[in-house]
Amino acid sequence: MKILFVEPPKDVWFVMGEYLPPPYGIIQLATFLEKKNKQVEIEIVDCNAQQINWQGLEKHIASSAPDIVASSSLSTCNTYAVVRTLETAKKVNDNILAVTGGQHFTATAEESLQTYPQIDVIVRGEGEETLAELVANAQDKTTFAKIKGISFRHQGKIIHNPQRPLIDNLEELPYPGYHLVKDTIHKYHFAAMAGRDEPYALIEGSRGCPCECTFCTQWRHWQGKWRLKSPKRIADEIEFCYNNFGSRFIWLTDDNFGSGSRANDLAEEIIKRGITENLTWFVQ
Ligand code: B12
Ligand code: SF4
Repeated sequence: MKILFVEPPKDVWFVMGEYLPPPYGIIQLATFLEKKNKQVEIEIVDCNAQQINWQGLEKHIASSAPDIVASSSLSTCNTYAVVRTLETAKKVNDNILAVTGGQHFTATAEESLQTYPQIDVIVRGEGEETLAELVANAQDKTTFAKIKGISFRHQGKIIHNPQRPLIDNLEELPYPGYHLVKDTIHKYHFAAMAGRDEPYALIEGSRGCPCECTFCTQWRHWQGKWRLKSPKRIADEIEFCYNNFGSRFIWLTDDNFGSGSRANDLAEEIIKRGITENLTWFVQ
C-alpha cells in the first residue's frame, strides 16, 4: 500500500510578501502514519518547493503509482487546487483512492462530495487516527461504513459516519516530521518575518480555542475543545527542529497563546536549552 501526500501547485499568496511554507498538515499526517503502520509506503510531494506544475504533477503521480492520493487545502482559497490534484490522480488511474480533509472540507463535506466527483473520501476533523484507519482498510471499501470521522459516497448516496472522538493528549503525537521533506526543508522561508535565508518550520502548540467567535472555523473544527501541549514539549519540538533541520524561524500555531503564563514559561524553556542564538519565533 502506497500513499502519496500532495501539496498542490498554488498561486502565490501575496498578502504577506514572499514566502514558501512547509505543508505542515500533511507532514504531520504522514509522520503519524509512518509510526503507526510500518507496512505503508509514504511519499510527500510539495509542488511549490519542487517547482512542479500541473503537467509535472500528473507525471509524478504516474511514476509514483500510489494507491491513495491525499491532499489538504489548508483554507478555502485552495479548494480548487486540491480538487484539481485529486482529478489529476483519477486521470492517471481511476482506482486511486482520492482523499482530502481539513477545515474547509470538514465544514462543507456534504456539498463538496456533491459537487466534486473527484473526491472519494473526506476525513472530517482531526485527521491522524481516521486516516490511519482508512489506509489500513483502503483495499476493502465495504469496511468504510465503520470508520468514524469520514464522509464518502456509497451506492450513489453520501454517507457521513459519526464523528471520531479527539485524541486525549496532543503530546502523544509525533514530533514534526520534517525528515519526510528533507530535500526541500532548506527552501522553506518567510521573507517578511525572518528574511529569505532563515529556514522556516511550523510547530503546533495547541488545537482548538476556548472562545467561540461566530465567524471563526477554528473552535468548531476541533469540536469546541481546547487542547494544549506544555511549554516544555513545545520547546522540545523547537529544539528538535533547531538541531535536526537547522530551523531558525519558527511559526508557532497556537491560537490562544496569550493566556496565563504560557508565553513566559515557553521563553524560560527556550533560554534553558541555550538555543536563543539566531532563533526567531512568531505566534499566530
Ligand atoms: C499556519 C497557518 C497559516 C500559514 C500557512 C502555512 C502553510 N503550511 O501553508 C499562513 C500564515 C501562510 C496562512 C495563510 C492563510 N491562512 Co491560515 N492558518 C494557519 C493555522 C494557524 C495553522 C494551520 C496548521 O498547520 N495547523 C496544524 C495542522 C496539523 O492542522 P490542519 O492543517 O488543520 O490539519 C489537521 C486536520 O484539519 C486534518 N486535515 C487537514 N487536511 C487534511 C487532509 C487530509 C487528506 C486528511 C486525511 C486530514 C486533513 O488532519 C490534520 C491533523 O489532525 C490555521 C489555524 C489552525 N490553528 O489550524 C490557520 C487557518 C488554516 N488559516 C486560515 C486562513 C483563512 C488563511 C488565509 C486565507 C488568510 C488570508 N486572508 O490571507 C491564508 C491562505 C494562504 C494560502 N493561500 O494558502 C483559516 C482557514 C479557514 C477556512 N475557511 O478554511 C484558518 C483555519 C484560521 C482561521 N480560523 O481563520 N495560514
Ligand atoms: S481562534 Fe481567535 S477568532 Fe477563532 S474562536 Fe479563537 S479567539 Fe475567536
